Amino acid sequence: MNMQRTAVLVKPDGLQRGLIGEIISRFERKGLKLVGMKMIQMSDEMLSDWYAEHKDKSFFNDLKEFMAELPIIAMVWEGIDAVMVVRRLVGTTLGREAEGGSIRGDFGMSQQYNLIHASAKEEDAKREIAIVFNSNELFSYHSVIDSVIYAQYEVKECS
Ligand code: 3AN
Repeated sequence: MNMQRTAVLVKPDGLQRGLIGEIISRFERKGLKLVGMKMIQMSDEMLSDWYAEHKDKSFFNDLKEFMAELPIIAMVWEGIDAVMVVRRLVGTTLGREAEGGSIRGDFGMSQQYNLIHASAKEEDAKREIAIVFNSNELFSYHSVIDSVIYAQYEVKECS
């Protein structure tokens, strides 16, 4: 159990589909805390860093082109084990196979147009957050619902 921050991008297809509010609302109602958000058009350089693990894949350039074409919404969500929690809410990569109830399962049919990116591991989250956000664009604040989202012992175990 670990208090974590994780990076989420609503991709160009999510923007076009008008799913930004729906996606934010799913994370909010789960009990995750929004600690950073911006709309940006990612440069090729940022995307090469972001998708470094895919640099040798056949779809690397197509993926970067697609992601650079339109603005995206970048967010940072915080919570206990947030990386795993957000990945579960997002669903598996291929929309057609993604679990019903997940974002990709409920809204997507494609592999490339899978609406959303979520960090896969905590170290990826740290790297990805640093690509898009300066430290003064990330916020730490007390949320009035914190005390009904977690039991006190859970928060203590994470501090
Ligand atoms: P996830 O986003 O579920 O972590 P990854 O890391 O395997 O998935 O892939 C990163 C992104 O690359 C995906 N979100 C998808 O847009 C794209 N992608 C993955 N596999 C393919 C593929 N075979 N063809 C085209 N695009 C792909």
